[in-house]
Formats: sequence, C-alpha cells, structure tokens
Amino acid sequence: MHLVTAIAATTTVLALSAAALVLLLTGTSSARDGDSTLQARGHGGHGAVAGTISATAAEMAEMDHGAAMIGEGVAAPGEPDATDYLLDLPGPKPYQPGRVREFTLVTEEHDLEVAEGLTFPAWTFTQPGHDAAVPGPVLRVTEGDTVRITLRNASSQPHSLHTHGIHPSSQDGVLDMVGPGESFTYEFTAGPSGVQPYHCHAMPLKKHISKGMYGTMIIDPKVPPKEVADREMAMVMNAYDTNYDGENEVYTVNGLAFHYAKYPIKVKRGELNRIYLVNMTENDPLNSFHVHGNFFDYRPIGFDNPSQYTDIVSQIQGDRGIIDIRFPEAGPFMFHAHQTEFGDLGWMGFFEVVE
Ligand SMILES: [Cu+2]
Repeated sequence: MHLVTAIAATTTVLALSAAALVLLLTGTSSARDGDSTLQARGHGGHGAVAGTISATAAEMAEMDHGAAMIGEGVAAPGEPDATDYLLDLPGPKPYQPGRVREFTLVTEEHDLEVAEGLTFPAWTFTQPGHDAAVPGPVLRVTEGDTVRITLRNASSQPHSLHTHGIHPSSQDGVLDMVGPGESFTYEFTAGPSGVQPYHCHAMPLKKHISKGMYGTMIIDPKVPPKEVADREMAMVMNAYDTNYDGENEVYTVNGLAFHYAKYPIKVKRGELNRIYLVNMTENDPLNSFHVHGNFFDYRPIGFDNPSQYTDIVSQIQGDRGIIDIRFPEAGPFMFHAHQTEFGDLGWMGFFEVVE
C-alpha cells in the first residue's frame, strides 16, 4: 500500500550573480498520494547531495558555481507552447451594459509533469476542449459584466469555486460544495477591476490549493486604463509538495519548473508588457517576483495610479497585482523569486528582449 518510490535525480548547478544554485530534476516518481520519496544525487562533478530535492543551504553551498543556464540545455518540462494560454492573453472587451459572460470549469485529476521527469498527481480546473494544466485558465471579463461560471465536478471528491471580488454570500463557494458528478453555476457582477485569483475552497483548503486548484481572473475596468498594453500575460507563482511532508519540493511560475529558463519569454524592446501576477503558493507565507536590469510599475488593485516603482514585489498567499514593464535594452533578463531557495527549486526564468 505504502509504496515508496525513490527517484534518481540529476542535479545541475546554475549560479545567479552571487551564489544561488539550481537543482534540476530528472527521473520518475510515484503518483500515489503521500507515498513518494524523492532523492537527489550529486552528478557531473557538482558535489554530492543526499536526501530530498530540497537540499539544505549548507549542502548547496558545497556545490561548484557556474553561469546561469538558458535555452534548450535546461532540464524543464513542457512543450515550448505549454503555457501560451497564459502568455498571449486575448485583449479586453469594451464595457457593454447588460452583457453576460459564461464559462465552464471542470474539476479533474491528472498526473502532470511539473519538473523534468517528475510527475505530480494534480487536481485541475480545466476548460472543456483544453489541456489540463496548473494553473487553470485565465477568466477575463469586464467590470459590470454578469459572470456565470459553471463548475462541473468530474473528479472523485467535492470541490467548489471561490472567486475573490465582490459578490453575494451564496456565490462564494464556501458553504456549499459541488459533489462528484454534480454541477453548479456561480453568478455575480464583475468587480472591482483588477486581477484576482480564483480557487477551490473545499476543506482542507491547504490540500485543495496545493493540489493545483487555482487560476487567474482579470476584471477589466469600464473605463479603459490610461495606458494600453502591447502584450499581456498572467503569471501564477505556485509550488508542489511532492512528498506530502508539508514543505514544497518544487517552485514554479505558471506551473512548470525552469520552463522559462529553457524557453525564455520573448518580448519586444520598448513595448509595454502587462503581467497579471498572482501568488497561490501553499506552505510558504510569501512569494516574490524580481526582475533583473529593470524596474516596473506595480498596482495591487486597479489599472491606474501605481503604488510602487520597483524591481521586486512580494505577495502573501492569495495576493495579486499588476506589473507594467518596458525593457529599454535588448537581451536576456532573468526573473525569479528572490527567496533564493524558490529560485533554486524551479521558480526562475528569462525574458528575451528582442528588437
Ligand atoms: Cu477542491
């Protein structure tokens, strides 16, 4: 019953400017709840690392340092277009009184490859006709729209849909669960404008969120923002507790460890990129977004009047905000959590700024 599967993980060392290191995983793991044990093994002259993949700082400090890796040589899961549903968002719809917007989300169970060679038994919000993934799809509406979201439970246990925002108690997804085989349609008026997370609110909440049941909702303002973005993308910071010990072994942005180190996000020099940033990390109270070689405007709510001009922003669990960033220089620019452990364990990538 309690099958223990040990994986042989290859570690590759990356170095950030100071001394941050990155472990890359290869191998296989058990997909059974609570039954997998991960082991990392020193490889290729980088020094031995024993134990779980979340190696101690002391162990990592013994490794050799090298330059940060970028491109095809990086071990990362997912096809190059695996997160396009988050990186090329369709634009806003102008406000129109009386409009109704309808969505369907299906709760499913899938083994997803979240780090190279490492599968995680995820619970997902999936749109019919789309691939299952963590995070779930972006739901984009305009302030004042009547929003109807049908939750169809195709999994083996009760779930719900809880959106952040302003809505009636009956639509909050907390007191009434949607059982296996059942459906429920949540209805509310979209507002206030900005970016909000949605997530399952079944108990134990920590488990349902850490299994991957979350996504991003964008509520565009009735009056368009002063600056229209050239490119819009969602970034969800998350993590996976792959051995169910209450701590995370893998951290990512948009669900796939090191995916944007292998496949940097191409942006055009001088263009305005708008990033809808959400933190759905469980087990750690804070996560952060830091970009190299640049600063950005940050808005925790709404689209105008930024509250910060910065190169790093931190968010508590469930927090969110909007980043507006232009790159004046071409070239690769790293972005990552500035909790260096998170970066080491997968939450690191690059923008490739092109002319
Ligand atoms: Cu759930």
